[in-house]
Amino acid sequence: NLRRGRIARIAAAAAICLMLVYALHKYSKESESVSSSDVHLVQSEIVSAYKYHADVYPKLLNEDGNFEPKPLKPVVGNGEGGQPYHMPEIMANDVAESESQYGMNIAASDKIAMNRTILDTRMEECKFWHYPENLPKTSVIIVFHNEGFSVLMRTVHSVFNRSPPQFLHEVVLVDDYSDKDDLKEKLDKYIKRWNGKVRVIRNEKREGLIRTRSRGASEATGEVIVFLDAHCEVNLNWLPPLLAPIYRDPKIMTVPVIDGIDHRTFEYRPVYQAGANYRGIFEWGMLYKENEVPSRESKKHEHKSEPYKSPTHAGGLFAMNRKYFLELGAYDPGLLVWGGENFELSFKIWQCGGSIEWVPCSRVGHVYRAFMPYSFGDLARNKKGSLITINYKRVIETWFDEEHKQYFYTREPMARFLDMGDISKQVELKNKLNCKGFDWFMKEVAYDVYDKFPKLPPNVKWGMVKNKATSACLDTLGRGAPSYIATSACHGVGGNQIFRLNSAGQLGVGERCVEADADSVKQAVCRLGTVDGPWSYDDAESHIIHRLHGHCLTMHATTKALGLRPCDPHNLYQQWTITHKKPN
Ligand code: UD2
Ligand code: MN
Repeated sequence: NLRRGRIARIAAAAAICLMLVYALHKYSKESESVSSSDVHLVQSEIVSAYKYHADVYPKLLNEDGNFEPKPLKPVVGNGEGGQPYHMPEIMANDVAESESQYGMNIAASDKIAMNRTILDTRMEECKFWHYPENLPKTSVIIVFHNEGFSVLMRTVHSVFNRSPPQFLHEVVLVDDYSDKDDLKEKLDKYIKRWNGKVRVIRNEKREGLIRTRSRGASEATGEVIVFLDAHCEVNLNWLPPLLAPIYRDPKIMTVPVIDGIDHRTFEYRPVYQAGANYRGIFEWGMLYKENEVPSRESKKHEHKSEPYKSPTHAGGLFAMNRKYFLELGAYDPGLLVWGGENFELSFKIWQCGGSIEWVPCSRVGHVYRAFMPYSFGDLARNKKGSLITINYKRVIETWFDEEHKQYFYTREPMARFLDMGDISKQVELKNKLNCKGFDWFMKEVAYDVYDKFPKLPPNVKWGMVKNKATSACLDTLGRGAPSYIATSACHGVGGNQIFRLNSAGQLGVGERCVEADADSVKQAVCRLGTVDGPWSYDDAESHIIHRLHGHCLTMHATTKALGLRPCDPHNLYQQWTITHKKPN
């Protein structure tokens, strides 16, 4: 151990030397002239907003422009330091009750201090950046619907505890028509302690989080808006690194790295180990994904702690110049409740002349819930099909080009039948702002999507896969991958019974691929970067054939289990139709 300690010290000393070299290099570059028309040079201009304090490293703390808080003394208590808090067994009923009501353990949260300390998950070098002293003032906007009181308030406490007060203009809580008993009274009373710095505005009816955020932005009065979910804890010195890029260029959206807070124990955990940088991308069904920053981007940066460009973001947490957000039309008001708004805003920003940067030195913890505890209620009435897919369709029909739209419909074929409403206003805005095409975006910004999710070959068949002998359909039963695929009565509403076979032999369901051997048929994560597979369909025999031994997908006559068997033209248990129809 002693030896390890010494090695660590030597490594630290070496790192300091390296940083000094970097810093000298950087300062010598700063005198170069910058042309604002060149994206790459604009990047280096932003980076120069951060004067790296290598000259005084390692003793610097609390210098002007650094904003680094004094190290806190360790505190003893439930959940302090971001440690997990395990409720005593005797509270099991309360735990179960709050988990079913809120999707998280509010009973445990109630026993953890509002001002608890958390784990500093930043890279060491984050403590040594120097930021401009006149950063823009910020409205932090938190929208919520029936959130647990202590979790919501801890979000606000963390903002006050860990933001330089001169940059915190206000906290705006937007209540999306919560109807839990005493939440309103408790909240109104509690926020008095902040003497008007925290205000609540309330929707007259349920609007969903997307419209509620747009409303928060139009009513906020700070120069910059920062959105947070109602179950977050911001980490040390999270705000200045988010504001600095916007201060230099108001068309940059900045995004903190989102750490995880356990929904049961409230343990604060780093999402990635410090130093690993990821960015937001998507697959063709518009599921949000994260990908290691590709070298084409990372090589533009001298330090791993510098902001880097990202095609998109998870949705909940970001900072933007308020006027710019409103100039872009805020969120498309036709988007419903939840989902897809992150893509809408991201494509709009990039294609219409802005950019998105992820900021490794800004970390915010977020509670990922066990399930979505609220219903879409009236908001979903008269909507056929998944609201979220309807949102995706609006977004891709507005922002994608014809080529890329096809990949979405190949991966999500039922979406063709969904009514997305009127998008003419969105298209008008796109023309008015003279926005670039989606091919430009894919080529210059989201190029790493293709590495993980190549362009999709067209489907040769898609729909319900129905067995001729039993008239039952293949069904994932909504299980996650990997898991066995089963059969159940054909229901015709799509969802877990919609399979697709593409011209390269991939049989898929949702974002998963179908794999099989003699005794099982499974859905599993598709091999990243591939679009092919072992399957083909024989129209004459109605066989689904697997390349391995040329065997056929077969349902066992008595056990009904699925597997691969030698093909037999007389066996009805091997005959399948793959068909779809427009849902009523
Ligand atoms: C993620 C985002 C979330 C949002 C969503 C897609 C993160 C960490 N979270 O899901 O911010 O972008 O994807 O749309 O990136 N809420 C309302 N009204 C509603 C429903 C929700 O105000 O009708 C509030 C809710 O109380 C919460 C916020 O909206 O504060 C986000 O909802 P969520 O936490 O259920 O979304 P999440 O984190 O699963
Ligand atoms: Mn959330």
